[in-house]
Formats: sequence, C-alpha cells, structure tokens
Amino acid sequence: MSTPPFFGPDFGELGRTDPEIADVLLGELDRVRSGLQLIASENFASPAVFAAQGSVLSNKYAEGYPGNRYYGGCEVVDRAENLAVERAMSLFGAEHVNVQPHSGASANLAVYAAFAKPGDAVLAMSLPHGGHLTHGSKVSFSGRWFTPIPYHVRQDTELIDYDEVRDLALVHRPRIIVAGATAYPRLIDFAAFRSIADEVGAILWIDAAHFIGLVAGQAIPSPVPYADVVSATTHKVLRGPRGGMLMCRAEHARAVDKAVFPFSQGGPLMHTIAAKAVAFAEAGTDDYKRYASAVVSNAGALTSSLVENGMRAVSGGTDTHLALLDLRNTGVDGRTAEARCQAAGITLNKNAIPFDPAPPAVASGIRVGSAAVTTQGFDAADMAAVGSLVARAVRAELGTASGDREIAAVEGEVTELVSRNPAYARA
Ligand code: DSN
Repeated sequence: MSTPPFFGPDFGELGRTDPEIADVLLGELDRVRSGLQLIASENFASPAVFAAQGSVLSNKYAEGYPGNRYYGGCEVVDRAENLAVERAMSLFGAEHVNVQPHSGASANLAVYAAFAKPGDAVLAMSLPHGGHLTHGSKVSFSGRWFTPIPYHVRQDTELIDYDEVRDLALVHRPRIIVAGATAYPRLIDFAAFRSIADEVGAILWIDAAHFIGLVAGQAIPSPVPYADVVSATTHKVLRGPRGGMLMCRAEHARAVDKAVFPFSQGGPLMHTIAAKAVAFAEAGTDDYKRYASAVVSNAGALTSSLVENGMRAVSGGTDTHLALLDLRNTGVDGRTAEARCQAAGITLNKNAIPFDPAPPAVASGIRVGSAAVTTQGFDAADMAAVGSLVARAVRAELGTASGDREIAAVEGEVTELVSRNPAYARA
C-alpha cells in the first residue's frame, strides 16, 4: 500500500516570485521525507486533495449554503459543497452533514452553539485523562462559557469509568454529554453513552475527530447511529485537507447549520470543501478500507514493540490508530523523550498519562500514531523496527558522547527505513 507519487505544487513559479516561502515548502517536504512522523493526529494527504485545496475555489465568497447564498456566482462552488455533503452522507450513513467548519475546534464551537446556552453543564472527558481543550478546559471558550463536569478513566484499567459517567450525569443533569478524546487508545462504548444520555435527557455528542477515518474505512464501529451529533476533523486518519465537519440527526439539521453559519463562521473555505469531497471519495474505496485496517494493526505492532522495549502501554494496548506509553519504567520523562526522538528524526509528542504525577509540560508519557507511516506503506515488520528505534532514542542521553553517538546511529537507521517507503516519493 504505497503512497501515490507526489508531483507537488509548482515550486518553480513560487521559487521565482517568493523564494523564501518556496524554501519553507521544500524544507517541510524534506523534513517529512527524511524522518518518521508518529504524531497521532497527522497524515499525508494525496496529490488530488492538494490539487483541490490549492485551487481557484479559494477565491470565492459563498456565505450561506448551496442554493441559498449571500453572493452571486456560487453555482459552481455549490457543486463542490453538494458533492462533499452527498459523499459524506453516503460514507457515514448520516442523516445530515455540514462540511463548512474550518477545523475540529470550530466544529465543536458550533456544537455548543447548537445545543447549549452559556452556563449549561457539559459532561466530558477530563483533559489530563485524554479529553480535548474544547471539552471544557478553562483556557478554552468551552470551560469559560459553559460548566464542565469532567469524567475520568479508572485507575486500575485506564478505561473510561462508565459508572462514574452515569453517576455524574444523574447528579448534574448535563445538557450535553461528550464522548471522544485525543489520547484514548481504546474503543468507546457508544451504546453505553447513548443509554446514559437517554436516562438524563442529554444531547449525546461524539467527538470523532481522531478516529473518524477508521470509521470511514470500517475498521472500527461507527458512532453515527448512536449520536445526536458527531464532530470530526478531515485531516487525521481520514487523510483529507485540514478542516472540520459535523454530522447529525435530521431533526438537528437546522440548529447545526445555523450554529456554523451565521453564528460562528463567515465565508466557507470552498477550496477546502472541494478537497474534503475528494477525501470522502478516496475514503470510500477498497484501497482505503485496507489502509484503515492496516493503521489499526500497525498501531498494535508498534505498541507491542514499545512494550517489548520496556515501556508500559496505557490500558494495556490499543484498538485504534494511537497508543499512549507510560515511560516511568525507563526513567525518562515525556519532554525529554520527545526531544531525544526529535534529534533522531522521529517526530512524536510528549503526553500526560492518566493520574500523571508529572506536570503537563513535562508529562510521563508519549503518544504515538500509525496513520502517516501506514500511508507511506509501512507494514508490521517496519513497525517493530520503529518501536525499537523509538526506544533506543528515548534512552540515549543527548549531550553525552555515547548518547549523541546512539542518536546519530538511530537517525541513520531512520533514514534507511524511510528511504525504503518514502512519504511523497519523487515521481
Ligand atoms: N491537536 C490534536 C491532536 O493532536 O490530537 C487535537 O486537537
């Protein structure tokens, strides 16, 4: 499963008119080609997605929705938005889709706008246990304008504590219950959340930003039949352009559309919407189904390798595209591990683990994901090698002679590994 050759934008013209920015683009291309990209929320979009996104559609103002815009001349871009909506409805079996949110956070803002009033209680996963800033953090609008009630994972299993979710729901009677996370490696029991939401009369919002691509590829169960509203991003496992989307039951369609425009956004990004349509078509193929299944098996292979190399997998493993590793057995904190890996050409992020004794800026863990390396064609054997390289980099004491030698050795092996399956191979 190799990435199609990357033909790239016309750097020649940009190189003449703006060599500094052309150099940035080439530098980033070189960075992703020469290292391992293990950030769990990143991927490599296709040339077709880039072609749509870097297109003339960027010029068009189209406030409103297809057939009902505030500007003339929208008959062509309407076709792009209709195709994106139709393709997403068919891909996910959703009753209503809005493809205008500029990002996952924008989509989430619209969910609050559609379903809650300022001050309402919202029950969501605690950020240090894997939630998201927009699920009630005090540094986000969500925690400032609403009343967050955090739920947690159990300390013994590191799985969502569904008993606590129900107890908190019965006490606080939240307007919205949110299921979804950025650092939870396991499947979420959507039926359990639906039953709790029904018991207390709450809206069930599933934030599928991380895993929607696995749903598209039928590698994990879909939240769509259970949720009142599903928010998602289009650029993670789904491998489309950077952006957001919303899916909801037909009865909520008007509220959701009005919450996106005119409440929280102005003109939609029609070039990005066209690129979302391209990604939805790509995600409907058998090739993408094989990809999504390989993302999950590759995450499992990477996790096993990291465990064999002395790390502890939070919750004991993964069912998805990501894993969370507790590094305390290695004696290395997350911040140091991230820096050492970066020096060796491996990009990943430090991450808090549940009940983390370290402050968030240091953290006791790392988060890894398999979406990008699977796009470039890595298989289970490659993932085992990646796990061993990560573990060696984490233990190499950067700044000492032996540590620097080990980092250089790991970097050499990273270069060798990615050169066999390059991201954006030259045509
Ligand atoms: N920044 C995304 C992530 O890395 O999970 C979530 O917004």
